[in-house]
Amino acid sequence: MAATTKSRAADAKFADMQKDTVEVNDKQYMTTDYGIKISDPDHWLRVASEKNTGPMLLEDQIAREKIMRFDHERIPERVVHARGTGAFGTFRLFESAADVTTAGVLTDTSRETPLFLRFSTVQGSKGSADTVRDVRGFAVKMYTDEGNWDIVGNNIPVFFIQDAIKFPDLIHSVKPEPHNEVPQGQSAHNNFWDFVYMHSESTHMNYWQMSDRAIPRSYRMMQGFGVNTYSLVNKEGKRHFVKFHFTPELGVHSLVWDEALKICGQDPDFHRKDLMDAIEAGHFPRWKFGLQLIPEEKLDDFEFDPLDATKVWPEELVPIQYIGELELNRNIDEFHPQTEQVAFCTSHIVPGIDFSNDPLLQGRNFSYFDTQISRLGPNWEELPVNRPVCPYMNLANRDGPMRHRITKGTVNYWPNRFNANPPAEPSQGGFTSYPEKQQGIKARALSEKFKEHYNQAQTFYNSLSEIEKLHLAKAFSFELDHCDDPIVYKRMTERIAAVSSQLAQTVATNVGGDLPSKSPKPNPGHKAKGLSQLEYQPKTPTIATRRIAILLADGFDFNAYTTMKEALASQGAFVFTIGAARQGVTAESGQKVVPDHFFSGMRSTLFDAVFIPGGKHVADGLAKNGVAKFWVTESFAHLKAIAGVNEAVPFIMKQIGLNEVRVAASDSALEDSYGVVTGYGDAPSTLKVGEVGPQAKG
Ligand code: HDD
Repeated sequence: MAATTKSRAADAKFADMQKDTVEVNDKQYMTTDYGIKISDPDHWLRVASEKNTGPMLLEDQIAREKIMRFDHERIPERVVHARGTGAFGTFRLFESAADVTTAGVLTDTSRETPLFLRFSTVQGSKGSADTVRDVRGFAVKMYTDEGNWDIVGNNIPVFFIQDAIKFPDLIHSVKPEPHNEVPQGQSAHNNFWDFVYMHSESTHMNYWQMSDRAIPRSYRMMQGFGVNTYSLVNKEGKRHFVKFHFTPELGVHSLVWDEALKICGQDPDFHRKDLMDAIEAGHFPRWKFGLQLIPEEKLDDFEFDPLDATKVWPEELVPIQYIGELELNRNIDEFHPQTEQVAFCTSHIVPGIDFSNDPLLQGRNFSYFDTQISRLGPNWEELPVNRPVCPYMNLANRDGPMRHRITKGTVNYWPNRFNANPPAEPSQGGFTSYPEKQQGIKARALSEKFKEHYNQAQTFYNSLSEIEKLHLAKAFSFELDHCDDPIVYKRMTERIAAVSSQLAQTVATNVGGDLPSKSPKPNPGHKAKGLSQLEYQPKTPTIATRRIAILLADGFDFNAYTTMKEALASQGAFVFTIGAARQGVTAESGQKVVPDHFFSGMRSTLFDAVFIPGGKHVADGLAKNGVAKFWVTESFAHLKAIAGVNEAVPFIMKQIGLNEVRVAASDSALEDSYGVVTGYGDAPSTLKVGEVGPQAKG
């Protein structure tokens, strides 16, 4: 994949950040924060009695600065989405949306807009594992020429609740339970399933959350959705409602559950490392950016309310129009000032974009700014990662702790006798709200259509492939099995029946619920496009950035090893040699290779595929090593691609319990082969990379 040159605009944010960036080097002496050079950083000043055993002195300002600074170095972690990772990138527009908006970022195709994207999990705390079953956050901050525009979305297009007032209850229910702070990083507990049972509006989201979407293989292989409905307003003042979509170039891929569970322990940073490694290697992840648009006058034309965040806008009714591309192309330099201190607000929009009366969005618009003040203080927008790249100034928004900028002049209010810092007319780019007509009484109410909660959950379930349905049944069963209060798992199995009585039967059998005899709501069998993740395959299949392991022990075929390794690496795969010992393994022909890891150090779960060259190493090494054998068995159980040549073929067959693998040169035959590719002869001419090898025996 070609590394894209950094854009002018992306460089603008980079240059802006450089103002606050320092390099650590061996020329700059160590100083205190107030600038004096330090001569001895290792010993606290003390009364040096004869044996140097005297008391420490509080006078030591250098030691006190160090310890007290350290005592205060954490900021409160995010109340949700605490665990995350981010990167910088660029937004490019291919097609102007000037017919529906005046926003420069969506109309000027010559622009490249710098951005920061933070991915996250929702439930776990900052130190939790990456591969838990959870919704993933997808929060984008675009530093546009007209100010910052934040899209604070998820990898799932719908949400648990319809009204923002319920958010604290939802989050309290899913977070670790209050009496014992258990469990960490999962929704598999009584309180969560108790809460969502009480909210049938959560049903649709629960199905997405129990699908494979909630255990992504990589942040680079997930969709991003704005979820809420916003508005776009064009120069004639006409409004369209809009939903934002990001669709990954690499397709949508997931882990299998057993693998996800194991990776939580084996490499809790799996997703963050995956993102950083890909960017570092120049394989910049990209997402197509699309809009779904509903003209204002058509808002009531649907059987659901388009402003209800528990509903998708079916693509058959409202197609996605792809107009741009988001690319991540620069890793962060330091986690705390960038990924930890980045702060998003759903209320941060630019002229040409506006809100809607989506009751979830309206509440979010209040909450985010408020939480940033609590996390970072009122001057959070001055932090380098948060500040705009366009000129910005507000005479009245100043003071507060940690104010950084110095504003010269004698007035801090508007209007003032100098006409200093005047507002801009709309024609000069000043933001104006869409003049929506409003009339009504005050009431705590939602529109009638918000009361229907099952139709889209049924359509989602019906649209999944058989394997996705099977995974979903297992996920519901796992979660409810972790609930030990019978009222919780029994009631939830009844609720599942509102979507599929067959699924409810399976789950109830597994977890001990009552077997529902009939569904409280018949499922008419509607299916829709865009819901099964199998629909999102990369246009051009690639093994670039896929992690491929080559297993070796003493006596391996050096030629097969090197030719395969080079062939894989030439296509951008990340190839790792896993050997019996990191001391080194020796080939049949005498060459020594120092493996990247040894068998127990790095497990099969952390790779997408495995290759075993032939040679005496199979009988003398691999077949005698329990961990090496399990490597192959476990790879097979996790549906990984497995390849082997010559002596490795019978070894692989034995570990996976098959006598024969049928291999031919077509995709359907590849499926028949269970992803196992074997051959006799010279690798890789026997096993073509990206294709199935020509012939296999045995
Ligand atoms: Fe939220 C963080 C996504 C509903 C209140 N939310 C947060 C983040 C994401 C989302 C991705 C992490 C941002 C980051 O990386 O810093 N939230 C969503 C989506 C929602 C949603 C897609 C439904 C459409 N959120 C929601 C509601 C409320 C909040 C209804 C409150 C009324 N969310 C917050 C918050 C957080 C947050 C408490 C915690 C940290 C932060 O804001 O910056 O204000």
